[in-house]
Amino acid sequence: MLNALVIETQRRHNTVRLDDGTELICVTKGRQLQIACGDRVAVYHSNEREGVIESVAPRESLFYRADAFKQKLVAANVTQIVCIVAPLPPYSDELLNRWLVCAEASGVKAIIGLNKIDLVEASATADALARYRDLGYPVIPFSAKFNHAPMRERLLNERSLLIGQSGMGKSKLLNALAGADLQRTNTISQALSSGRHTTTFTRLFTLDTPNAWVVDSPGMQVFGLAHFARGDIERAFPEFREALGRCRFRDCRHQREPDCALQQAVAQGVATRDRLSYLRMFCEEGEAVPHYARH
Ligand SMILES: Nc1nc2c(ncn2[C@@H]2O[C@H](COP(=O)(O)OP(=O)(O)OP(=O)(O)O)[C@@H](O)[C@H]2O)c(=O)[nH]1
Ligand SMILES: [Mg+2]
Ligand SMILES: [Zn+2]
Repeated sequence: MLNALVIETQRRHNTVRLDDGTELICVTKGRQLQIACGDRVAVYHSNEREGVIESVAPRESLFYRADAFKQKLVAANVTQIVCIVAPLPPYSDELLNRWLVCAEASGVKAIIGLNKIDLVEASATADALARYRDLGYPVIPFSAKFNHAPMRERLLNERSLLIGQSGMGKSKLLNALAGADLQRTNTISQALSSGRHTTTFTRLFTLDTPNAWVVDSPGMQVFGLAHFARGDIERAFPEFREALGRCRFRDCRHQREPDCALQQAVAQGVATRDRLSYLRMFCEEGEAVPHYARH
């Protein structure tokens, strides 16, 4: 049995890199075995270029999404989630909140990369993101096209997942980091009019610092949080932590109940109304999932 790192996941097969640098195309042994980029695995050769993943080593972290029907692993063993947003095409504030909450609930730190600051529209986006900085999430303005140095600095000693909607410039950033066109990128108009995403699989790239890598993922339009219990989600909103457990009713849904400490936090300006709306929305999603679907 050989040790390897999962560096690419596609629908039917995966690529792993053995410790000697050789890459093998692998299937997994048994359908139950789910793997993600960043996983350390044990493999054996089935022929010179192909192999079978036999088992997965215990993970330091696992970032994945889930709805009522299935779960989808995105990356394993990352030390940070890098949410890439841009002024154009407009990013979704709801999706950004989903990634921040998923990172918190998974025990992984999150930062926000504001890409395309060469565009004039970027200053309004920077203003809109200031509230996330106030919540403790670093916001890193950069331009994958013209100056990616501020983001590079944040990646050098980390194992990162780049996540974001299609067209935000994740692959452009990767190519800038690599100094080579490793990942295909697309023009916004082409990507939007074709309705197709440019990156179609998840791929890990090593950086030239020890034990540092970056995972590029395909643009996402949905990101379910059904794998988290209500309490996990509530605790994933740092500004409400103080108020948790202080509502009049123990099973308060923070909707219209009297003496709701979370609503009071909003009234006092400690938290914003839309973050409370996201908290309610994400909590209800989890409850719609039958118990057996949780792991
Ligand atoms: N003006 C400007 N355009 C950029 C910048 N970074 C990326 N773009 C453009 O944005 C478009 C989308 O970039 P990609 O890197 O393909 O986006 P992606 O996030 O990987 O998209 P998916 O693979 O579909 O998820 C391309 O046309 C890039 O040239 C930037 O810093 N400034
Ligand atoms: Mg891409
Ligand atoms: Zn309440």
